[in-house]
Amino acid sequence: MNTNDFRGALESELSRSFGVTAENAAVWQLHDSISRVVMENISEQWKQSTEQHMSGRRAMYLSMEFLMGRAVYNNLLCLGLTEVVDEALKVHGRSLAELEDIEDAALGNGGLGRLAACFLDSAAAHDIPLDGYGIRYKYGLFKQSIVDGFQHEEADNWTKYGDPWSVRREEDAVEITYGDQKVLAVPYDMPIIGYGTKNIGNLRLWQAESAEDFDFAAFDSGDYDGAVKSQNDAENISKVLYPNDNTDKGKVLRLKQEYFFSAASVTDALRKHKARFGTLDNLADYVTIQLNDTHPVIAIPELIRQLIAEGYTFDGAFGIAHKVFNYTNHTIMAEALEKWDSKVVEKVLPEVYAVILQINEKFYADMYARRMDKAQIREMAPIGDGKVKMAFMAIFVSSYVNGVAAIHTEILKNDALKEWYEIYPERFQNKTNGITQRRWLALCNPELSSLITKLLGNADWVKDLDELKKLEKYADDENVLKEFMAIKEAKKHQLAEFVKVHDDKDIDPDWIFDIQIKRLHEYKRQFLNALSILYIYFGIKDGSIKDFTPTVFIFGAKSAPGYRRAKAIIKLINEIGDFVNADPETADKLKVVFVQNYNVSYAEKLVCAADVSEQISTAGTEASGTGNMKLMLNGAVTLGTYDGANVEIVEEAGEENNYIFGARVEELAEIMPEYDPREILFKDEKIKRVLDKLIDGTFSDGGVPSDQEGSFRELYKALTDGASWHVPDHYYVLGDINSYVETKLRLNADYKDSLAFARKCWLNICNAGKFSSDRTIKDYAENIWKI
Ligand code: 26W
Repeated sequence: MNTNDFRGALESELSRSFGVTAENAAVWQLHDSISRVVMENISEQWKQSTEQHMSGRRAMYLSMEFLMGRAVYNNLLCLGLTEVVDEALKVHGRSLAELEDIEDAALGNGGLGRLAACFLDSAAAHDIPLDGYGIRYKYGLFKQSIVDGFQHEEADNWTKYGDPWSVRREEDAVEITYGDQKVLAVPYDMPIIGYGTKNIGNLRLWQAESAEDFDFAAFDSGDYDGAVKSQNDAENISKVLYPNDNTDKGKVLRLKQEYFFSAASVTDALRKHKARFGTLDNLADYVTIQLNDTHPVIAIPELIRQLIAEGYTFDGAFGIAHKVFNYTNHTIMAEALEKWDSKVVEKVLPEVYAVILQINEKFYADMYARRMDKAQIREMAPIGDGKVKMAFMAIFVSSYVNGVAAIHTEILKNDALKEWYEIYPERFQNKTNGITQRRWLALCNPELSSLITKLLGNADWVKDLDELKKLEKYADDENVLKEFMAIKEAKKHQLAEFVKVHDDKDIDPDWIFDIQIKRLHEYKRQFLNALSILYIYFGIKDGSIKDFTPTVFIFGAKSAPGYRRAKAIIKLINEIGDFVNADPETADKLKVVFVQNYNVSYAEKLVCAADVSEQISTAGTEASGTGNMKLMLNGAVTLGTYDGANVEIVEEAGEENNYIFGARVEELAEIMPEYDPREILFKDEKIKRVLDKLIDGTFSDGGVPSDQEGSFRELYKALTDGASWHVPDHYYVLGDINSYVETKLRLNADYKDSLAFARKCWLNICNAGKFSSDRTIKDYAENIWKI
């Protein structure tokens, strides 16, 4: 499509749909019409790709979350239409930049959901037949605002102005049966446009609707609530994304959600397969299913149930399921391991539970045959202690199980899932996570992209990120480094402008941008970052820290609404910010800014403006991290622990070009049993004066009781005394603080030699090739899916 064609199509679309011209269309109308023109344009190609996926072996990615972000820019980029559309809009005095107001599709919490989105993009670009299956939540992740330092949540009605990138497929609706309810799952398909290829993948999101019509009899007799009850009950299932990250609350509605999209997706696969082949005998030759964490694991007994209903024996069905399923583990945090109360599963999903019992029996039989210790069998069984253990069921049935970074997979094999690894060593694989360079470089950082393309002489890197390695030869080229520095400065200016508009905060682009962006969780230790800022503040005040290069510490994070400590940490960061930012003695050196509503679109602006990437989780707790990769790719150095993918980042880019600190996993294993954080407090005056601030009334937590949201005393006690569910300072904040501050100050001093620092940043970019999700997805395709 050229500019003129597009212009013509857009004008008639705007006129037909809304009766407006391009000049006076509202932004959402413009967006809607642009999308429609594109959708019309790709529809034939999309149909052909779908047909191609269905005709050969394909992979289904089942995920409770897909954190897609904004579709429009990415789709135009992948189609090579960005300039065409921008030109067409300019004719009418409009521009693509206006679409910044369009909402993100935030149907995910964090890393796990964004990874799913990156995978779809990579598979589409590389002609790998992978399709996503999930839930079309009416409300995505809540919108966050900061009011008086506290997090406030608001519903995210992301389809308020429609959803022009989706197509409703009524004809593929599936009936879902629970013990007490029947609902309809209606699919909405989103095209996943491959960059520089004809292939278009599919994301199928299921929406819950009533299986029955509106009850006129009830309405007639005056029972207005009763008349809509079945509708409401059904729609509630896909109404809202659970905003929990890393905690399993075990709610019935969540189990219903999990079964809802798992069963709908399995039914869909079987229907299509039967229609094509007339049999399910060869299902496993054509379909492989990747389970994104335990959330869709209920698909396993569901597939077996449906196969039995088709006439297969349990063993026959189990054999097919074994070949079809694979399971990815994304966390070793105990709170996140899903275990459903057996009674609840039996009540909500009686027929599925009957199959789970059979799976459990088969587990016992298999393990007895291996003459395994009986106590051990009970430990590992899919059903035990009155619970259904989803991870265990997944490992027992699946062909392959994988972790998401080298260190994480090692921890699974040697610790968290050691017993399973001993039984099935051939099932365990590592698939280090990745990110798509289309969104996380080409789209969000066109300035750096141009420089890279210019130096390489082509844009091959957009589909082969290892190409960046060839840029290493410029690491000592002053002109190139200066070009890079100028780009970084420009991106810092752009971010500063956005922060001013969005958060009404001033940040100085000449300062170091030190950025920590990720979900708020104790194990990610935003708390440690906050304490280090106070530590440095007092150091500057008492003269023990000299020549400090001015730094703005930027935080972006959402807390689960019910996670009290995480919310207290948000409040604390804002209190420290108010305190530090107001002191004229340090005002030219230190600033703390907490940006509101961190999401994919905000991340696109933050990652390219960072000098420092904060990746400071306690060693052994962050499965991989993917934000670390995004910041690296845009030329930030990592200030981090030996955890998750940080380990591989420094392996690729060199420890000398990054800032690694803190206790390692092996060290923590030695330290923790004896660890007494109070000893540190008694010994170390500088740490004590920081911690004292939490309880001496300097900061206001709103005067809340110590067991409630926002309480700083509770944070203090968690470090010194622990709590009923954990030892004192179980994330080793105080243990690592000295090493952290020293490293942060070393980085701060190094920054003064701007060329030397830019060289480090540059070498990080050059060595980011491994962290493309193209590499990850090809590894899944080759070694798990066998596609
Ligand atoms: C049951 C509630 C619940 C919800 C979400 C439990 C667990 C989760 C996820 C596993 C949390 C998550 O997003 N994990 C992250 O996955 C990323 C992609 O693999 C990793 O990069 C992160 O390290 C990991 O925390």
